[in-house]
Formats: sequence, C-alpha cells, structure tokens
Amino acid sequence: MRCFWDERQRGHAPAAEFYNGALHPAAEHGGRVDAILAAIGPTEVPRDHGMAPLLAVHSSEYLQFLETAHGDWRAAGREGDAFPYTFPVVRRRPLDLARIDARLGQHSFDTATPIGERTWDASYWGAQAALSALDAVLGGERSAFAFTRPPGHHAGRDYLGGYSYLNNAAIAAEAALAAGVRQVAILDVDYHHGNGTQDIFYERRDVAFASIHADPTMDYPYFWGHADDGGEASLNLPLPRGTTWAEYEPALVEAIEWLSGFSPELLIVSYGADTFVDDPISHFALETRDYAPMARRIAALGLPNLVVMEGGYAVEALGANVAAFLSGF
Ligand code: OKP
Ligand code: ZN
Repeated sequence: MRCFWDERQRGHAPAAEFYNGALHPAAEHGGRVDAILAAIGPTEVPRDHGMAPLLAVHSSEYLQFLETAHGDWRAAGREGDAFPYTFPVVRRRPLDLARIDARLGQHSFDTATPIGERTWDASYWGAQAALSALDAVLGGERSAFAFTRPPGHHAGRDYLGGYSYLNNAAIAAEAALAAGVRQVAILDVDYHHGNGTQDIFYERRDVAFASIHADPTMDYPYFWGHADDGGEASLNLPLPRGTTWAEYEPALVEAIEWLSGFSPELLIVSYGADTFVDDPISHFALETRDYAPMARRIAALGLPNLVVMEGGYAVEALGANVAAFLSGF
C-alpha cells in the first residue's frame, strides 16, 4: 500500500499535557513516529497542495491563529509550548481579542493540546500527506495510508483539542468532494469519539460519519459521541470499557452497513490503534491479531479507501498494530 509521510511532521514535539490537575508527559510523542515508520516500510513525500484545501474545512482566522500562536506566546515572554488556561464558556461579546491567552482559550477545548514552535509546520505537512494519499486513491489505487501525525479527528472548524490541530480526515473528504466525488463515508475506529469530524459535517449529508468509541459518559471527549448525539448523517456507537473483538465486531458491521446506505463512492478511515488492550490512556481490549480482520471487514465494503492515522499510544505494539491493520486492505 502506498504510504505518505513528511519528516517535517516530527517538528511537533509536545513535552507535556495537563489533566487530572497535573502535567503529564505527552502521550502523543515522537516515539510513535519511529514505531510506525519502522513497521510500514517506505513512505512517499507528500505533494504541497497549499492552503486552499485547509481553508475548505477550517476558518482563516483559526488557521492564522495556529500559524502565529507560538510566536505570540514567545513575544508575551513565555517559555516552551503554548497552553490555554481561560475559556470563553459564556460568549456575550465578539471573540475578536488579540491577547494570546484569549486566542488560545477561544480556539481550544482542552489542555492536552499545546502549540509548539513547529506545531503548525508539522500539522500542515500531515494534512498534505492526507491530500496526497487521496490523490493516490483518486488516481486508481484501491487504498492508501496517510501517516497523519499529529492526529486530526478532534479538531473542528475553528478549534483544536485531543492532540489534534487540523482535521485530516475532513480535509481529505472536502477535497474529494471538490474533485467530483458525490458521497463520502468516514468511519472512525479510534478509541475516542471523533468530535471534530462530526461537528464539521453536522448539517451535511454528503459526508456520512460513523464512529465506534468508548462511551463518553466514562471517557474523553465526554461532551460528544453519546448514542443520541449526531447530526444529519452521523452514527455513534459507544461501547463500554473492556470491549473485546467479540463485542466490537458487531458494532463494526452495523457501522459499515449504515454507511453503505448512503451509497458512498469513497471511504475515509480514521484509524486509532488506541483500542489495543495495553494502550496506556484507553480501556478497550483488542489484540494485535484483531486488526487484520477489522480491516478486512472494512475493505469488504468494496470502496476505494484512504486510511488516516489518529491515536495509538502503546509504543511497543504500535508498529505491529498499524501494520496488521494495513495488511487487511
Ligand atoms: C486523542 B486521540 C488521559 C487524558 C487524555 C486526551 C485524549 C486525546 C486522545 N487520561 N485526554 O483520539 O487518540
Ligand atoms: Zn484516540
């Protein structure tokens, strides 16, 4: 399978994330990169598609914020990665404030997603990897893999969160529609609900979104992904902690059947390996041997498909899990 990756994506190297009242070493760290690259074999450098496909998903104000936030943070006299700490939960005035702390709060929904000096560059090239994998599929490949990192499925039109800055799956979906694809399906099999992707297409039917994830009454991102949540064309299948392949497979079959009801012409898979039993921040119980059957089920939809990387933090098993999943296509 053709795989796309750009070395500039390594530039995003967060030291820490904040939760449970303390700073913790960042789970989404550069060690993931070596683990995945060692397992997937040769990769291709993405082509630069410029800003237009990013602007089809994200607001220009948000993209400008991402590009300038770390510089503004340094200019305010701060060290290290930029973190938000105040959030405009009550919005009684226009959010056109210049102060870096106001802009960080305005565009963030958590404190796990800091902006470093090269976060913008890394995210930009990750999105270009997704667009290049889409080119491969539109050019006749059955499937292609974009090693998007940082991940993307928690990022909305004008917000970041969940280690995500640019929504790679959404950017590829919009680019596919612009290229003449009439109906897109996105299947999100990361452990966490893909709230950003759902939000971006909430009022649309041309991009159907199905997600299988940890029940948000227990797990991040809490406010999205409940069974009764969802827009024009979204299906949420929350599963309890401890879920094994025996319980996961029927949900996967349901999601696939639901998506095929939209007669999609292209499938985008948001793949997270954090459903793995030993994932350090997640609580499902899938095994390495489950990922090839999972992918074969998805491939049986018979659609041209593009896989974008989301989470997966058990670094020792990450390469094997990604390789097993890709082997199923
Ligand atoms: C990103 B992706 C750990 C709290 C971590 C952030 C999770 C982001 C997941 N107890 N919160 O979907 O893998
Ligand atoms: Zn995840």
